[in-house]
Amino acid sequence: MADETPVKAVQVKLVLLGEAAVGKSSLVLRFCQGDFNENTSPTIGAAFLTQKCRLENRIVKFEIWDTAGQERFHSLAPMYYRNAQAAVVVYDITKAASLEKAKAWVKELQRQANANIVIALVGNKLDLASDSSSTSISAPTATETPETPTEDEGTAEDGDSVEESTPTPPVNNESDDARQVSTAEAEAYAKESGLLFFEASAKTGHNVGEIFTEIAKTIPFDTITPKPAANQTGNRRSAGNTENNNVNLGDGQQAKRSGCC
Ligand SMILES: Nc1nc2c(ncn2[C@@H]2O[C@H](COP(=O)(O)OP(=O)(O)O)[C@@H](O)[C@H]2O)c(=O)[nH]1
Ligand SMILES: [Mg+2]
Repeated sequence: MADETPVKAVQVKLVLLGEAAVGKSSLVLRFCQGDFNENTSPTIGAAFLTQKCRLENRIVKFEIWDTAGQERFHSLAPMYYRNAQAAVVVYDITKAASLEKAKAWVKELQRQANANIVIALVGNKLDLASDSSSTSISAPTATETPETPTEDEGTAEDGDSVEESTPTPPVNNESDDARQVSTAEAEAYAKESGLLFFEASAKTGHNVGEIFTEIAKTIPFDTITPKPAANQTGNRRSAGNTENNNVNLGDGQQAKRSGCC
């Protein structure tokens, strides 16, 4: 009977940070709804979504704060990364400056966020690189199926057509390659800074589930006190009463639903 005990969901506060337009909202949309939208509207303030991730021995319920990337919202960021157990810092592999911005976020997190926050550096828009099959994962290797998506929604891997077969040389082919940040450069930085590292594509879904699964596996759960159920009032922000919240400190952001496994 002991092995059959129901697994309790552990809540994990996760924040997405990174320059505007690197694809933070798209990664969340892919992870939570298995969807991609070419024409996203900029996130205003922040959006809140939840998604569960099933590991072997526990269910992790991510409470995801998807922040706006614009500089004018920078001062709000601590509100979102404070007490976060995980952060996904995103850059766009086709925009070198966005890696510099990502590094600045990492620095800020390392100085001001939880001491044991798990940070994943994610190079998004891998589909725009000619060597998109050479995406790499450093730190703990993610090989497992990421999570169980909702029954009626696509998985994060929907449309994942990245071929594994051709080991193309890394980096910077001039031709059709929009890549400006080499895998090696970002991976080396991630390694020396103690970050998980992924290259991913919100568009194809490549590696998106793996980001969250790997984070879930890396979080030191012994340090997290189990929280009461989500709808128990008093312990949550006014915004967070159910699965689906968009916390926009302005307007213009469409409501997004979250999907749960
Ligand atoms: N090609 C490609 N475009 C993407 C990808 N992810 C996001 N985009 C596009 O990049 C733009 C900005 O995305 P968005 O998610 O709003 O970025 P955010 O400001 O960081 O939240 C949108 O036009 C997206 O369609 C991706 O993986 N590949
Ligand atoms: Mg956004």
